[in-house]
Amino acid sequence: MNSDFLATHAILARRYFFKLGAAGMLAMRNHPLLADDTRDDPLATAIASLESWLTRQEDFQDVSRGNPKPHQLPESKKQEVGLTRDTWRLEVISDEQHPARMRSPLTKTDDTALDFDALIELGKTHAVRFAKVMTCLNIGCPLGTGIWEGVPLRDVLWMTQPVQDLRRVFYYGYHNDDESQMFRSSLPVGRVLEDPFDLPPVILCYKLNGDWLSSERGGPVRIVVPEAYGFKSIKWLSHVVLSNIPHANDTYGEKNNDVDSPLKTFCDLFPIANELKAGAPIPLTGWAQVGISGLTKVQVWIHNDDDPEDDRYSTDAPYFAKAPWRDAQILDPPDDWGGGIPDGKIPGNTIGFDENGDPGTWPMRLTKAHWAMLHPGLPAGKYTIRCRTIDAKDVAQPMPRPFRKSGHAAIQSYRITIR
Ligand SMILES: Nc1nc2c(c(=O)[nH]1)N[C@H]1C(S)=C(S)[C@@H](COP(=O)(O)O)O[C@H]1N2
Ligand SMILES: [Mo]
Repeated sequence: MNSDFLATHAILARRYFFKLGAAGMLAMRNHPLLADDTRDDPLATAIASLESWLTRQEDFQDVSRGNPKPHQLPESKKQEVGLTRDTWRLEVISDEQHPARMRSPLTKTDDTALDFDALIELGKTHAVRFAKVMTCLNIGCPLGTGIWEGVPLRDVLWMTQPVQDLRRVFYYGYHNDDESQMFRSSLPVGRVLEDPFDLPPVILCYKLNGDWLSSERGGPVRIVVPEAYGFKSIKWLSHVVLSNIPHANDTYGEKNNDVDSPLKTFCDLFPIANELKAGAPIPLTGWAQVGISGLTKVQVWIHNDDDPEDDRYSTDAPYFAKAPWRDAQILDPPDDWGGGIPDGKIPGNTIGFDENGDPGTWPMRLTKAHWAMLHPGLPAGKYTIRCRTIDAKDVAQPMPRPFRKSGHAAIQSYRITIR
């Protein structure tokens, strides 16, 4: 661990204790981390070892289909199939089955397909960037958080001069020229043309955390849909199809997924030791995904497995609604956002942040927040730890949308033994 890293997190820890008021101040005064020593303090150690808010491109978890996976092709093959910045070209065409009427499709045959230089040129006047957590609808944990940058898809869509019969936009990327490997996603055209509820636009993304989008993250260009789960953000983008089809035709829909589901609010605990000492304070930290409905609280409940009274929480009230949940502390914005962005600072003109790189609201929708709690300690026994979010509409996880195939949001449980 380098000293910069510890310094950043010492600030985090200091903020945590300030927020706890008088008791926190007392704890802080005797706090080993603040005396440059993290070894003996469990909460300080836990906060100090938290992941950074932004994720380095190479540290994202990868969800890529394909045999071989397009990002693993040799450089020469990438050149050949347009998976490098100097060979990439995007076709924007009409759907043969459900044609949309457009005056000037962008095609390779007519040599009107959009190349990378033209996209960057558009970017000089039209580029936007915003923070977003990339999460797989089917995996319990976010894959990474980034500052995604690119040109709104609508600016390229309008280049084709669509006239009528346009209801849906679908798109896919390079898939080894094998139809069965195609991974396609789709959006109502309205979502491409307009940004409801103050959402950032759907973009043709070519930068992540200030660097060119890497091949593994879907470079040269991927779609990024701010409010959606990962499967809408198609990597190695090669085709955008304007269609009159009246419904979704996402590949992900074929596997029983709810393809219209925006990001949910939910949280989880970072792993802790499963055997702890009786009476010793228990440091708990975790993350929360801030979905479309925002986040106001993270709460923790530790249940004694032998306590018969507590059975009622699981039988009468769904999702442990009546359990004695206790509020954890949602951590403030970090000073260093991490992820490899220059100087650890959010650049100007990032949607949702001001000119100094400070967030306009916190926690920030469609991203992630970290939380911490110091439990005073427990007598010997077996326990189950659970955590849950309360969204900005005061709805507790996993409501209001508890179904698994619209995005993971189940309340996780962790068994611990206190000796
Ligand atoms: N072309 C293509 N795009 C894709 C995928 C894919 O397999 N092929 N996987 C999708 C899924 S299911 C997810 S969750 C995200 C993951 O993004 P990441 O690998 O950058 O973390 O990419 C999406 N885009
Ligand atoms: Mo996914």
